[in-house]
Amino acid sequence: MASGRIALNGAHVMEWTPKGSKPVLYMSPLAVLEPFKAIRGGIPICWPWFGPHPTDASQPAHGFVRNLMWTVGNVSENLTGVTLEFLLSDGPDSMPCWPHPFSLRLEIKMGMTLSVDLHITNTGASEWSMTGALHTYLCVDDVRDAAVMGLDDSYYVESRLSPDRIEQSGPVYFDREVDRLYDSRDTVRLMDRKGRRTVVVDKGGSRATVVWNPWIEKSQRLNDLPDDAYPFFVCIEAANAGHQIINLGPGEEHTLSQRLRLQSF
Ligand code: TA6
Repeated sequence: MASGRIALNGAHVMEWTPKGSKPVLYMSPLAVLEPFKAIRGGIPICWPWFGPHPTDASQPAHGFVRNLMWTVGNVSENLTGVTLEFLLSDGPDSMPCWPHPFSLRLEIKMGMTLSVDLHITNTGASEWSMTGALHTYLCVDDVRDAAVMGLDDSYYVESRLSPDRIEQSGPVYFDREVDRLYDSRDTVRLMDRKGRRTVVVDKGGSRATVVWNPWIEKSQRLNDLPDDAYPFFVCIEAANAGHQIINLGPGEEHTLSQRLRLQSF
């Protein structure tokens, strides 16, 4: 059916390769594989905030749960593949960063498709707010010959350039750093012309989609990414970020989901 690799650190899906296909998830050859360190590639879990901490610059980017050791929950297998569950709740590692009770259950279904469902529960007695993303790195043979379809007519902000909301016209192409937060709940398709395949990205519980490629200069700045790596991946992230903030009351749950499947050209 497929092969894959998942780290307990961050409950981080590092690899997924359906039988007969090339790897779907990009993993940097310079990724740092040490406890409590974010892993460059695969599917980092960004929670309970996306991007820089909203008020405290000393906090890690993209939240703290991708830097913590999760525990394994239920594991099962059937003819379509394996289902693995990873768990994380508030504790001494989380409270200093984010003083709220929570429970996370990540459910990963891996076979000829890959599903990732992050079940988020407010286990406390008062409401809190969150953002977050499934920060998925997808392989392409050459980003300069790739396109993201399905965001046409949606609005985005280019996170480093300006807060202006811009309307997307047609496919998203890559000829510079692209770091965009789209207001979109839609399925998108990553067309890898040189690799002659399309990755279909469905999502749920997500009001925003992030599309990122670091291009040349940012790749050179990232120590855990080869300088010449930028042509070989695009991040397409099921997110709630920017003005798309989720409020959870006591006992309430929200699920952020992403499903990946391949289509040949
Ligand atoms: O999702 C895009 C982004 O927010 C980019 O701005 C870039 O910072 C990327 O995430 C990687 O962030 P990281 O903290 O994993 O280096």
